Amino acid sequence: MATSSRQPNIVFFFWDNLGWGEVGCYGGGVLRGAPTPRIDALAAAGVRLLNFNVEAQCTPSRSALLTGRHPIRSGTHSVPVTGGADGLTRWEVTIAQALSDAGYATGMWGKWHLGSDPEHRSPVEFGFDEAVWSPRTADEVLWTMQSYFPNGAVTAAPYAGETQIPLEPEPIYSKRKGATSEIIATYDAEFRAAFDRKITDWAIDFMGRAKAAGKPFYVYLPYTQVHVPPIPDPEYAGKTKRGSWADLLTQMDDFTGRILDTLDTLGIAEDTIVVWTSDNGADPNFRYPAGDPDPFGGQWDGFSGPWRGDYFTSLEGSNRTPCIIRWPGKAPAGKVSNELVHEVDMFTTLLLAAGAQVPNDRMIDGMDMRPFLLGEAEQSGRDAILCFQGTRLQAVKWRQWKAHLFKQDEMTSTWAPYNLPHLHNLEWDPRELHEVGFPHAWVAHAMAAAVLAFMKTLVAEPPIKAGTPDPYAPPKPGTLRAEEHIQLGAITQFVTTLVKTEQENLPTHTGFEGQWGG
Ligand SMILES: [Ca+2]
Repeated sequence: MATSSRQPNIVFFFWDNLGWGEVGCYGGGVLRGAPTPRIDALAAAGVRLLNFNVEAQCTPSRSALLTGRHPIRSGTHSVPVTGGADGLTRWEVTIAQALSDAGYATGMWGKWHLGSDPEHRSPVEFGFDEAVWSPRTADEVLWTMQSYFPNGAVTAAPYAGETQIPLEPEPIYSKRKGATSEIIATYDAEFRAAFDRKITDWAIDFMGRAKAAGKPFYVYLPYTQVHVPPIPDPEYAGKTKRGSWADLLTQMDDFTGRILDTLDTLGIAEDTIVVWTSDNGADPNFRYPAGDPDPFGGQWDGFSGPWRGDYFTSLEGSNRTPCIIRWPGKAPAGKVSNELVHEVDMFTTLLLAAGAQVPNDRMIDGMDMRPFLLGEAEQSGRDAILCFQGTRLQAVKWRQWKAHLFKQDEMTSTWAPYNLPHLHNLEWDPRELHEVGFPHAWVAHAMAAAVLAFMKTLVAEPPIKAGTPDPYAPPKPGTLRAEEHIQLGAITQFVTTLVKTEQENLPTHTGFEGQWGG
């Protein structure tokens, strides 16, 4: 058994829909009505990433973080809307499972969104010793706030006959390893307000128990703010006198501080990696009432800082989230970097930092960022980011460049492929408004090479279709065509002709060789 002195504890804050520009160290804080001194101090003591990239929606971002794989691989590329075998198949190996196998105590409290079946696809089946979770998403809280919500079964005559269609509020589950799940609450407005405080309390209790047991721990904190409906805890509602959003920033800062204070009190801060980030970019500027009547005054406008766009798009306001990494004595305090990092890299990097095993029997998209994060290298080593929106490969980033293959400006707007990709230099044009085209078309070669290599890996290891039930076993390589799973825009049309058949296109030099054990 490894000892805690050799295996760092890991505390992973994963806020929901927190835009790049919300907290003080990213230009927000007082700009948004409330300072965030604890979060800012955390950044000053660690590495602050300016170009940390995530997937565009809640479910895919969570699967990418926990599996180290782009969600197009695992059937979790989109938020599931209704029923079915939603979430991850049990074939996936999560960071929680790999750390558990390496001797860690593992716990999560908050939003899961990777399977609504509490007995077969809960956090516990994916490696967490204990968990309290909402299976889906906070916006279902809004249902119970509407006078129209039936809160029971309905029919859909004549097409569905007498079929009773359940319309029940989202439950909150609790479960420990070896036990069955228990519903401990309904996810309504009251629970919503109190959830993040409870998450903090449960995590603090867990860390104390893990320390007493002499085990390193992995604490996954998928906090639920500031996703709609952003309802502050009663202690914070009205506290700033600057609206509920500023109240929430204060609340988030305090809860962050309570977790950090616990690490100090337990005497383990020096042995703990803290990551503080968000699953995707800001919510759009919603303009509909929360409830009937609306008690929250419509302050629902997320803030992406200098970037344009909201989550569910492939604009930078969706791709980039704040990301702070503190590892005392290891990661250089106060370092700020615009190097490309993707959330899948956290999987690989944290597992290696923990001395745990990165799975070698499947495609892993994460890179080892230890040399970069520990200050041994100025460059992250990542040149490219593939920006998916559902099954669309909607944009490709390569160094400071970005090509949009589809036009989509808002969460709910339509999309269309560009006849020619729109190329932007994000240093010249942070808001992605000015296409620069021909003088720089050479960039497309590097981008297409990244896409081609990725497509080849999908031929070698066919993607799992969304809604796949368990048990899942991977089919033989080459039995599915990669291009059937990804919508490609103009820049990659030639890629589809290159990835057209099976055996002849198995990967040879894709950059994934070291992680492909198949
Ligand atoms: Ca989210």
